[in-house]
Amino acid sequence: MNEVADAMHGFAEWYGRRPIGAWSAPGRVNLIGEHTDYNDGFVFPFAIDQRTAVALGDRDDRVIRVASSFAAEPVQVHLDELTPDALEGWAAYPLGVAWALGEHGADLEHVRGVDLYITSSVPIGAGLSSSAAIESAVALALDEHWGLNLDRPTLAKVGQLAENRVVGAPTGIMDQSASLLGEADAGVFLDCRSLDADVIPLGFAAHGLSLLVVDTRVEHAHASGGYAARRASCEAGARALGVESLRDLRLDDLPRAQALLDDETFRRVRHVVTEDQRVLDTVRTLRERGPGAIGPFLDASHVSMRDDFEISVPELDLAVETAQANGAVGARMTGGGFGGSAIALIADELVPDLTRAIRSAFAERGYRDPSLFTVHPSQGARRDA
Ligand code: GAF
Repeated sequence: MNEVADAMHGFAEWYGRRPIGAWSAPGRVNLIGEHTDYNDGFVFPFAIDQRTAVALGDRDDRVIRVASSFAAEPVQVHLDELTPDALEGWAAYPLGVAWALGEHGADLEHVRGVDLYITSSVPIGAGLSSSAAIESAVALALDEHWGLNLDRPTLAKVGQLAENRVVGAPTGIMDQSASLLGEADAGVFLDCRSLDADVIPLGFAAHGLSLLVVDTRVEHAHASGGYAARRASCEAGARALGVESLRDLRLDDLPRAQALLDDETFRRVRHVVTEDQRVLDTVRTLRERGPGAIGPFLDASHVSMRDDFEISVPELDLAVETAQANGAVGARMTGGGFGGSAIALIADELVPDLTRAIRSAFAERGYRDPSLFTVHPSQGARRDA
């Protein structure tokens, strides 16, 4: 799918004139580092080749209109009425970004409105950050159109603020950072405390490896339930242990944590502390020995999410186990959990057999037929036209 051509075409059809530009931003796969971002820890995601594109046209008044290929109803709002509470539904993502730019220094009282048209090839609800892709594409487009010159880490914070305050999901900074900072064939090693980012070559293709995504089609939502509960447990654990965030704990603090905390909170803490270490180990191993050697960390990450953080579901476990039994270098669920996708790093030539094995394992258990596809580490947000 050519998201950019589709966005420009959709804009012209919808608004009856040509857009003045088009921008796009990718979804992401998190290679490792789950639920560590809001604990000030480490993450290592990469941008994927599924993208969201936004075509933009200028206006003489102060109205923002937004239409898309995936939502029936277009939405419009006057810039004077742009508040978090005024926004709902899918338009909370793009319009929330416009509001959040104002919170990061944009003088929204003196900008003109715009027309936007959005298309996307990032599957929705698959745990591949379709929402961060919208936020990042719109943030980059409005930043440039309104002449704000905010840097990319700030645009990531803009997207996160829209997600937290407007959409109402208490998520961290990882997804927007991956979407804005990603580069072809590379991962984004991000310290979520300092926001220092290192773009590190992954070398999957050069080593004959593919990254297979298994979208279980079990729907998840971060605005409700488990995600917020996990975040609250982590914050309670940090408070009880007298640290600012779980980032401040090391592996040898775990015995003290176990003595002080109830069993459930301790296991939440242990996941985060060990996961931070696995991110560091993965990055070091990748640099020293290449992607074929990182599998044990991916596998251990999944076990930790399944048993300690308890965010996996039977479909994700089955995808991971089947991948491991069919020659994967490593496999784990990716993203916030409670559904969404698993990933398997596997030799190119084994992909067809693994795909068949996962489909038949799902059919045997009576699970919904999953969607399977390979993704390629790709360039982050950019202006396309
Ligand atoms: C979701 C959130 F949006 C991220 O910030 C991150 O916490 C992730 O879940 C879990 O690692 O994608």
